[in-house]
Amino acid sequence: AAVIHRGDYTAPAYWIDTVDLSFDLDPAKTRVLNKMTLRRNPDVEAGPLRLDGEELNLARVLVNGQGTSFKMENNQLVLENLPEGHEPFALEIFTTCAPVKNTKLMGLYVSNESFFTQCEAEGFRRITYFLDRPDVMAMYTVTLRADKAKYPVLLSNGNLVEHGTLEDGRHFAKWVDPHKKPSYLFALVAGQLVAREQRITSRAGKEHLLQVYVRPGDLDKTEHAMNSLMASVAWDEARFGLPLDLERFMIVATSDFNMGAMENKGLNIFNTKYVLANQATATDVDYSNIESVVGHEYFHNWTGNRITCRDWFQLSLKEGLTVFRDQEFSQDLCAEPSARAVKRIEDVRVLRTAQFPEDAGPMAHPVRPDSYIEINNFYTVTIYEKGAEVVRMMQTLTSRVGFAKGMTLYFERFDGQAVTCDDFAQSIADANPDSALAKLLPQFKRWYSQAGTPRLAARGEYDAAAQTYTLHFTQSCAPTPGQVAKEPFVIPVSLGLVGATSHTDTQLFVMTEAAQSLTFNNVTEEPVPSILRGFSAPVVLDFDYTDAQLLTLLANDPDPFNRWEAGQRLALRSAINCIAAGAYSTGATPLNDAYIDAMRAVLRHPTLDAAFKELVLTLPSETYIAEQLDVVDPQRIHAVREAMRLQLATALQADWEWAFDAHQYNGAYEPDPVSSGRRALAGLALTFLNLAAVQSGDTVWPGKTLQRFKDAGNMTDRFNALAALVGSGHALAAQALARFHALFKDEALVLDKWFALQAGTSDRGGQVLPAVRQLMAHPDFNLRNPNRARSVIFSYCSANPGGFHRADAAGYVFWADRVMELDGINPQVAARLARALDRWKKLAEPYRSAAREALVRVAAKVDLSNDVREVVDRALA
Ligand code: HT7
Ligand code: ZN
Repeated sequence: AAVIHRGDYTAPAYWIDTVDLSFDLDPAKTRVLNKMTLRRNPDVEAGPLRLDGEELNLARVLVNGQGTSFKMENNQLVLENLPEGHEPFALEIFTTCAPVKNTKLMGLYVSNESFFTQCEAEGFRRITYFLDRPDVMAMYTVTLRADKAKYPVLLSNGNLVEHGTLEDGRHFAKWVDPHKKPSYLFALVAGQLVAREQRITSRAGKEHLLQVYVRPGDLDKTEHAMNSLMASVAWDEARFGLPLDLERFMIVATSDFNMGAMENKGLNIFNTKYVLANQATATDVDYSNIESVVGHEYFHNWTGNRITCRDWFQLSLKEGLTVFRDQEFSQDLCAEPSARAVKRIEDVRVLRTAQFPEDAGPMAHPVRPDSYIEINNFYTVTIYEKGAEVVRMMQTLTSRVGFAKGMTLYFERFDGQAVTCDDFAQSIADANPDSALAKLLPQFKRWYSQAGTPRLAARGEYDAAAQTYTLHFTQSCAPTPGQVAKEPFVIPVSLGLVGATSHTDTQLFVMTEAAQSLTFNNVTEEPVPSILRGFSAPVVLDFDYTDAQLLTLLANDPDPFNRWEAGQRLALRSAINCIAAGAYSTGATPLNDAYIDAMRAVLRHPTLDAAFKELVLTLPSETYIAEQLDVVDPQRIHAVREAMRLQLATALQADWEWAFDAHQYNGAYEPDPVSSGRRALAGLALTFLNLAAVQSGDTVWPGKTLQRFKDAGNMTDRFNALAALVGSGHALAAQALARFHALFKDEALVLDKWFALQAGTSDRGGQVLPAVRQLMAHPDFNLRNPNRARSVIFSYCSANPGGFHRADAAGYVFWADRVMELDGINPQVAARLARALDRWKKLAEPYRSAAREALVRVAAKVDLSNDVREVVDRALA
């Protein structure tokens, strides 16, 4: 397969100014008439017009109304005899496609008897022949024709300018988008849908219609999405001065979708998972995810749509920036400062458990990659989450106000254009000429060009006589594929000193060299340094803290992030020590008394809020523990972490009982951070109480848990109770699971939870894989539906290391079979699954050899997609 290089970018030979599309929608054979006006790009040497197309049947090509010669070359329609000169000319292309056969869910496809499109990154070429690249921006007019009874709602981007009935029970709708856009933002939807509507007036006094379209029967689950959308509109206007630029903004939900949602101009298409919620079917986490995904897609309207990417190597220009914006949005919606900190910890947890491994594995790539084979493989946590951290560091180096000024300059310079990451960084720096960012910009941009997670090592030196405390820092970054040597990064290090009775204010130290020191004066006692507060840079911090120092930070650090981090470091140390000590056996107690006492103190703390307590009392994940080790024995990690959980459960049993009782509430369900935090902590308490009960043979808590499962007034409490029973392995779990299925058999998103819980549950003697095979044989299982495939197969292969990494290799055999099976249906989803073995080279034997064998078996398949081929070839390289 061809490798595409960033350095090979050239501007297009032609521009497309207008596109007039007519669709005769039919699941088996949809007819697409594409009338464009084009002109030669005067800045590029004259050459043929090469239009991308995939799985299309070409019926007619006319240039200025006349038939013309053309040829087909590698999925491109090549036109050589085009009018000379730079005058616009008309090109008309008539094709057909078969949406019902489209299992890749890219281009035009059918889901639940409705039509949807997904064009990012390269789906538009599956609809018509086009210059399917983001720097070609055109004005679109779209006419949809379809059977009126089957498809009463016909939607596309922009404004509805005409609609009416046709012969034979058909009808039409004509949409005009007032903004030019790249083809990846095109969308259409046709089907039986209903909408929740809301009219709003912007700060500037403009009227807008907001709509959330869902299938009939789901309207009662759209209130939260609509509220989130209204909050997003208000936030972008207030924080960045960016108003809604459309009369009408639509969100449509579909249950067949490869990713979370898509920001098509004025017509966002969402996975139902990120739209539908009511208290009976959605958990607090679902509510929070909906808020941030609705925000994310809405914020793309400016960062992505008004200013888009010149080429797909610049993907983080829109994705990193928009994740940063959605994270800031969710934080700004928190009424309490402690809730902001909780959100930050949650975001960092995602970065460290998913992005850090990616940066250390075979798919490591810079935030702005240099090459790819399949762009769909580069919608990654590096582009999104690390990209957001890069933007956050820019804000740290320019201040909140300075960063907002930079955004304003970015829009002044580039509104309506397709640009690069360099253009963005330059705008932020130019708006803040005196900032550290402006002074260090060329070096700062190494965050865009160098892959890998830097390690920041620090050492403290206290001079009691001179009353000084010096921190000596060094930085390094391990080689990544294709990048052996790394230059030093600009690392903004937010830090302070914590003493027994006092602490310094937070200050910013900007590290630029390979080694640097920082001295504090007038330090009257040896302090504990609190380094990287708020996780001010995406690095691994190595500081050889003593247990006592970590306990001090856990108890006294005014920075909530580092307070949480101290607890994680203590737990991690215990886990690693126990894993390293060969003598581990069932019944081990890896945690020391000081840690247990500290956890009790946090749990019983009179002022800390429940959400924060829940985070502190949750142990580092098996994946995170594995990342700290050079050689990984997944079963050993699983056993040690389970032993730690059991120890926390039994040693704090009375405290968990107190916590469960103390966090009950009577009021109406509200998904706000404080109420969610209380439910999360009560849920964690229930998990531990059931673990302890199974250990001791007690029947009271499992019985109480079953009762709570039955009586719960919302999905969060109900699901937490179910998960506590299933997670403990108690016999009552089977009864609860059966009841849950019966209650929610018609709620697809709830059934996804039911499947995921069972596939992701703790393995006790290898029971999970047979259960997963049974789940795949369940009548409700459907491999073609990405949500359902993810809920079973990904929950097992990617989120259940203890169940997946089996000494008998059966987990890997299952993985290889599913990757190959899925590849024939949906390569994008298959390639995501293929990533489950990214870190195989770290595995201990016998896992390592068995994993390699599974990868080799997949790689040997001749008709593999480019998507999966790129992932497995890189893994094996
Ligand atoms: N920009 C959107 C990306 C996306 C996507 C990419 C490839 C294939 C399917 C897809 N669906 C959505 C999502 C976002 O970041 O907002
Ligand atoms: Zn996005």
